[in-house]
Amino acid sequence: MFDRPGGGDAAVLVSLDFGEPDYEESLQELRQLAISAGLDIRATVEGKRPKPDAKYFVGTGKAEELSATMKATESLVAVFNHDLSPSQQRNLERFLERRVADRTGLILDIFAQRAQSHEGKLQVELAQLEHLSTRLVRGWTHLERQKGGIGVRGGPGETQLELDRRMLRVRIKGLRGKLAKLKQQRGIQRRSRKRSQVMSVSLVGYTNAGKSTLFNRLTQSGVYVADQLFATLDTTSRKLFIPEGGPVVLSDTVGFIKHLPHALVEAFGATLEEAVQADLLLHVVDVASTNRDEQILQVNCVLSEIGADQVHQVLVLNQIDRTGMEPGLERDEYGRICKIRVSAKTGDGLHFVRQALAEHQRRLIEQSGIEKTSFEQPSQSSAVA
Ligand SMILES: Nc1nc2c(ncn2[C@@H]2O[C@H](COP(=O)(O)OP(=O)(O)OP(=O)(O)O)[C@@H](O)[C@H]2O)c(=O)[nH]1
Ligand SMILES: [Mg+2]
Repeated sequence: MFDRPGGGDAAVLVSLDFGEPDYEESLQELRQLAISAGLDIRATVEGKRPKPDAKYFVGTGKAEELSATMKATESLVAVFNHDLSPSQQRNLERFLERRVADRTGLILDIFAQRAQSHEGKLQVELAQLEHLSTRLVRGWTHLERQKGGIGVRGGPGETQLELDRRMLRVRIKGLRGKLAKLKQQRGIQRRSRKRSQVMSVSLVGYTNAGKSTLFNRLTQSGVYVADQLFATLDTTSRKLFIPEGGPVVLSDTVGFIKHLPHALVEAFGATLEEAVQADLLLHVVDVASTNRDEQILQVNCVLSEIGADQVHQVLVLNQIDRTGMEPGLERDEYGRICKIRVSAKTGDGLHFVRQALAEHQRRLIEQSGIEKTSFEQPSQSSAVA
């Protein structure tokens, strides 16, 4: 969505306080999202309202202030910390004569930049088209006028719009078909893993919690780690061996965020299914975040949306090095490990994670009556000491 000729587009953030308790954190998160999208934040326009304005989301006065700020800072795009209706977005773009993105658009843009695998790219494209299809209504032609200038009157008419809609539907259908095939292949891989009695564990959690850092520590791999939101998009799986246990397949997955756009949850169904099908979830939390309880709730919310709330979960409180907490573990009333305090960065407390994996594996073996000897022998994959 954004062009980045030699650097990020200049942007103004817009955030309204409707009296929610986590207002400051949500604005901070928008900043991180904008930086992760590669935007150059020039200013932030804030305001307070009891409820959104129907036409511009912000009031007319605030829209004028925004327009002046954008001109003064030579900004090309306004990024709203909210979800705008298609007509609000349109009205704002007309009024400001500049591009307007909402939170969902921003997240979709980050995903589009990060997508690496064939499947990831298809999933992002599907999500973008789904999002677009709700916006493709009569009157969208103002964007044509923006580029066109003199001589362009009204832009494409109804027929063009119908054509676009039909093309969009065909493309969406095609993408869905391709993704369904890939999903089938994943299913086959997963079943063969199940047959070979390999326990599968998925790392899940809020974006930037440290999932990939923990993944790299445990499997001695080099998955991309960065202080940015949605650094990981594609699921990576590696086999690892725990002392006194059999092999485990550990998967690093895409991070979650508050109000994860619905189109993304749907499009990423196959990737997220890794979590649904796992034998165990390691729910990684940035324990130093002031918003950690809210983040845990949000992650559990998405997990239940995709049907992964039945999978046993161990809460991994990560980044204890930033808090002065000691590494350790807690058990639930059934004696199962339910909480671990670690630092994926320093490696403190990692043996507790391995212990949790080994104990869960033992339980699975007891439950299914499978002999441990039926486990495969270590191969070339990363052995964990
Ligand atoms: N101090 C400290 N920093 C950590 C720790 N674990 C991860 N980090 C940092 O937190 C940032 C995010 O880490 P990632 O491993 O990329 O987080 P993630 O959960 O995979 O994030 P996404 O893929 O974006 O969802 C990086 O800058 C890491 O270096 C930790 O235990 N302590
Ligand atoms: Mg990651």
